[in-house]
Amino acid sequence: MSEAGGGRGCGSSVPQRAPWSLVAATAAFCLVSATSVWTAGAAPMSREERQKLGNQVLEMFDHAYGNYMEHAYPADELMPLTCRGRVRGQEPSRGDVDDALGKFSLTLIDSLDTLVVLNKTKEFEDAVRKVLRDVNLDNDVVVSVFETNIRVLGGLLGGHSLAIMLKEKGEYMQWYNDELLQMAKQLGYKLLPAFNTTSGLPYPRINLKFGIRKPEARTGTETDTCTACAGTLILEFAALSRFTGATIFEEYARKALDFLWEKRQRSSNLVGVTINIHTGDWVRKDSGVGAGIDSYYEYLLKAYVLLGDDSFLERFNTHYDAIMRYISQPPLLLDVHIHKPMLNARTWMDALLAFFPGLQVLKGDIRPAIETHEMLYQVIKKHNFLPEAFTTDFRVHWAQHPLRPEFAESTYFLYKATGDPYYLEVGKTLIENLNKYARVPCGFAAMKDVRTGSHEDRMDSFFLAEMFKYLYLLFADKEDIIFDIEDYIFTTEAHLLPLWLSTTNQSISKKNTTSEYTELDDSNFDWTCPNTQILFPNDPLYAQSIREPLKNVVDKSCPRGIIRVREESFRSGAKPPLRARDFMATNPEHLEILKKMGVSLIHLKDGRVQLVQHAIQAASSIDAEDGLRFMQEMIELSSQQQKEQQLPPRAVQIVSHPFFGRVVLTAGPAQFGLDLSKHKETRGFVASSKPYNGCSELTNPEAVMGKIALIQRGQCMFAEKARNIQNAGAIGGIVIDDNEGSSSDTAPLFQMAGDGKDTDDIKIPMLFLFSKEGSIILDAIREYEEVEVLLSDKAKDRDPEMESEEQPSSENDSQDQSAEEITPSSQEVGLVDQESPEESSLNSEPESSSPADTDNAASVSASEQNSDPMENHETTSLDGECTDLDNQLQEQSETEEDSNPNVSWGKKVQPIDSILADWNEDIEAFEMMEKDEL
Ligand code: DMJ
Repeated sequence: MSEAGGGRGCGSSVPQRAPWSLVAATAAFCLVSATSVWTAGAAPMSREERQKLGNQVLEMFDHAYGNYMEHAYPADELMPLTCRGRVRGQEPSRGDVDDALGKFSLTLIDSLDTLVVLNKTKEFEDAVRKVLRDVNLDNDVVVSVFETNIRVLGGLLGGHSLAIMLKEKGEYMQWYNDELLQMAKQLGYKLLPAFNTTSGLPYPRINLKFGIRKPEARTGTETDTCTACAGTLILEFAALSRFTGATIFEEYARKALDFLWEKRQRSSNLVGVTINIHTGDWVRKDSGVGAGIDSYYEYLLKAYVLLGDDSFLERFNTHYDAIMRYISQPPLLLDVHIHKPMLNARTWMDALLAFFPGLQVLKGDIRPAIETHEMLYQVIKKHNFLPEAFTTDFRVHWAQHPLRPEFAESTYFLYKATGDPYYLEVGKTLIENLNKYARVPCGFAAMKDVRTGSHEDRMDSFFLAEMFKYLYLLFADKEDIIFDIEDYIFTTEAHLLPLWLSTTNQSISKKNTTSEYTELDDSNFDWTCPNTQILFPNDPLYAQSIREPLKNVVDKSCPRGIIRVREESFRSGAKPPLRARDFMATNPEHLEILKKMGVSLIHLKDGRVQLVQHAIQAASSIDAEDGLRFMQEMIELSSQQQKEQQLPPRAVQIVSHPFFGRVVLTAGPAQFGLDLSKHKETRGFVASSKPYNGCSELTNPEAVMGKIALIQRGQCMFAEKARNIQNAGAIGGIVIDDNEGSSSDTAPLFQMAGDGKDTDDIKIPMLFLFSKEGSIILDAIREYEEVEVLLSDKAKDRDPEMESEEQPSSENDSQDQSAEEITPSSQEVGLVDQESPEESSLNSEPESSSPADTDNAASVSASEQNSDPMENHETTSLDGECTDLDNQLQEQSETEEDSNPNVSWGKKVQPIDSILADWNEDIEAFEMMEKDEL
């Protein structure tokens, strides 16, 4: 890098007064130097193979970008299944996700600097001309301030950074005259009204045309924002200030960061997920490194690298220390409560945290980065992609995957840090999986459900901004890129900002801010950036040895052995607290523990058992807290179990030409007919039934005979339709929703219920498609006439064999109908109680109880009618084969300093009222979290 001068190796002593550039250079030097020092471990990958993979990435980018430009532009995003543009207002609303769309050709802007990184300079020049010609930033549309900043402002600034670099080289962009920067400035001014709050934290949304609050704006009434939303502005805003000389942007972003820092929970040094922008109170007090907080941490460290302001590093280091103390439980990163950081707030992790190993590399803390990355890779190997959320024992919690780039990002940084070719192999797997499971004829489609392999009609702009950049850079040599990537820093959206900005217009950022340049106090900083020159040659198998114990972590799926149990978490000699998962109501020892924790069991008349906690009856405050944690776990297990009791979605895969299995549609299952999870898939050509609603004897049996019949929803029961098409000789049925525009992107899938009668006579498989997914098949029939589909519980691999497969062999087995309970006379029902031998459960909600429920007394429920605030919420336990992986609760000895005083458990007795108030808050926060989406 140009600023590096002579450069210093990592691990060498830190200068007393470290100019930003030297420190930035130090971090970058760390990343770069290691690539040449790796000597053993995974087999090296030849230059030829790396080039081949790099070319594959280029081809994939062309497929994604080309289809966007051809079929979607100037719309914000491509809808790859229906091969058209996503225009806000013209598609059913998807809620918050749509707030990224401002009718400003989002994907084009987000792709600008990717084009240069991928050496597509000519295309870049064309793209910039299109942005200048077509993009309007003054639309009457309410957008997310965060998304607009990272994707659009960042995209314009990244484009500008590389445009001036190219212009300087003298070949391309000679006509360029800072036009992208002018657009960025215009957009910057449009975002500024969002900061008009007493706290200085921005409103989460703004109307591009009308700003905030005016009646026309249709926004400005929000009270809360996420920490990442308020804390991920400094790179773009400071770059805008330094490029243009207009100081206001950097000042506003700094003020928001200063406020968040002031509001950190003082005893844990953690921040919550959501904050009130007016009062500064934490709205959600759970804290992790994933959704809602992630890039706040990222920007503190990167702001230090880009701007050289020590206060950002001090803040980052303070938070990092807290993260490693409380949230990091290698290889897991688990959310905790900010006031009680030894208490886990969840037993699942979200996919966004996959960026964290990459940040740890920048920080220089390689070991936990390798561990977490390896754990994530094992999850990917199991599900092909990282599900949006997964549990501590690596089951799918939220099954979507919108082609997020965070794991590729961390893979790239780990390769840069270690030079271990293992990470090239990881990248190769990512490429293979994208091509095999996400590639569709018109781009790449997000995964609706990683378990079934079904798709969503969605290709987010970050896929082009980030995924292809990181994958290409992973395999590229220095000479494959037309500029020196080390001269730039990546924003959270992987846009490139030049490091020389730190010395440009530097003085303007100093006024009105707290960050006067100060002497570095080494003792406060953890300069952990390892000198890989020394580390890896001394122990070439270093990274491999860290990964090795984690290899089977997911397959075994009971990784207790590999979870670091916090040494300090056990009271000496005491047994670890009872976990909800382990609890057996028939075990006298467990009942004794319950009693100690102040939890009583009440046997209800209907055979169920109710759990109630009276903290005051606990043997000690520590037992009371154990009891609270036990109850919280029970609540979580209950909701988890309810989810598991639902039949998972199924897949309809179009296998005939020209789809060849590349389009997979999410389908709802039926509570009757052939169970596709127990039988081989059913494959056949489709035919529409007549009458289309299938509510009477078909008049076209010859057309549906031996085929999969398409039937429209409505006018009679699902089971009746199934019987009619079965009688006509159909081998399966697909019910298509009659509500025009409905889609599994926007509506929750449901199971088709029976008709309250015995449905054993229905032998064929039946699946449900929403209207949008159904119309993909109907359109295909119109265009290709013969359309063949596969009905299954999980999409079949789309390898080239599928293209040459023989004619279908229809499956019409006599089925082994499971004894499922069917909710009578409702077409849209929720739960089916399926007791598995290993799971003993009692549903707490009377309306979802089935006779099977009462057969088992190994678990418990609690009434929700409790008026006593000390009594807890209803719950249900699972006796799964795995025991819980959570860290053991440690004796807590924290002293709270904020408005929510807490007890120092080890030292004094906390007033019971305050314990209860605190716990109730936790429970509320917990319940809120469960409802929240990423
Ligand atoms: C991107 O827009 C950015 O990386 C952001 O920080 C969070 N997530 C998405 C991609 O997953």
